[in-house]
Amino acid sequence: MSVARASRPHEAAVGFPMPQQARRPRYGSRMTFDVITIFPDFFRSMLEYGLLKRAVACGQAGIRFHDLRDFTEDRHRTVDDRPFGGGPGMVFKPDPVFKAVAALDAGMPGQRLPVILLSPQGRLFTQAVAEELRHQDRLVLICGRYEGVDERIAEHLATDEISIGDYVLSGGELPAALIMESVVRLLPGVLGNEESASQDSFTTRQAGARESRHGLLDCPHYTRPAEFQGWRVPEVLISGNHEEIRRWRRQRALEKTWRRRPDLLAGFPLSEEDRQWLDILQREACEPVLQNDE
Ligand code: 9D3
Repeated sequence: MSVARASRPHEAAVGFPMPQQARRPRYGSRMTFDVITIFPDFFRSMLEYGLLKRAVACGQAGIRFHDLRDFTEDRHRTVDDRPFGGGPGMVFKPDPVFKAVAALDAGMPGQRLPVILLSPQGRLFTQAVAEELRHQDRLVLICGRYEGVDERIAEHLATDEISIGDYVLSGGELPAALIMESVVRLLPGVLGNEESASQDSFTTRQAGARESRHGLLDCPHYTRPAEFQGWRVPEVLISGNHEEIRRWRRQRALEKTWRRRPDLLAGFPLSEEDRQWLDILQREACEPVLQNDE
């Protein structure tokens, strides 16, 4: 299945059921993403399934892809070149990227278009950044490749630079997809349930979003059967005692967070009851078990 074609051939667009809306800044959707990439086809499958498909279908998100090579002017559609000063690999040339953004900017007189460069040098993407980005009605995402992009793109074109974590990928496509997924699910109406604005503000309050914390790790979940290969579901969950269940879940969440991600507890608002439980854990001299070398 292919995505719908926009009037301009370099744009593979989805989410714009009414072509006459194509020149309005918001395109009839709450948030529009413009992704600049040399691999527009990379994104195809993720728009055919699940959350992003639903967000586009219900008009909460519009996602357009722009092939960087369409903004080159040479016969070979060259997007990269060798680095000044020597060294391995290739670097994205500035000109096609500036031209691609200029083509998008043309439709937005007066306003500064938010332009995010995905790069390993960017600020770390967290739930707090997702919460920040959801308030934009338009985002341009530039996917780098090769060894990097000409620094003038970061310095004079991008308004923001984001990394998704400290591991090496071969380009910004996966990070762009990840960012769209996490931002779109925060848009009201996308999750289907009434889990929208109110649930989000709960999450924000609970998580202290300003500190880039996203809350506690989740407690364990179980479903039927009550016994599977000899392993029984914790009795308390079958007891029907809702106050006991609530306390058990809170304690398991605190315990798992304390053992695996103690860094999350630092920015988290703890109740008196929480503190008492953490004190007990500490007194039992359970050493935190770190997953990484923190
Ligand atoms: C010469 C050193 N380079 C390779 C080890 C640096 C480098 C350049 C470009 C490493 C990766 C990339 C391509 N990655 C991205 O464009 C990227 C990325 C990532 O690799 N990790 C986490 N987040 C991101 S956002 C974009």
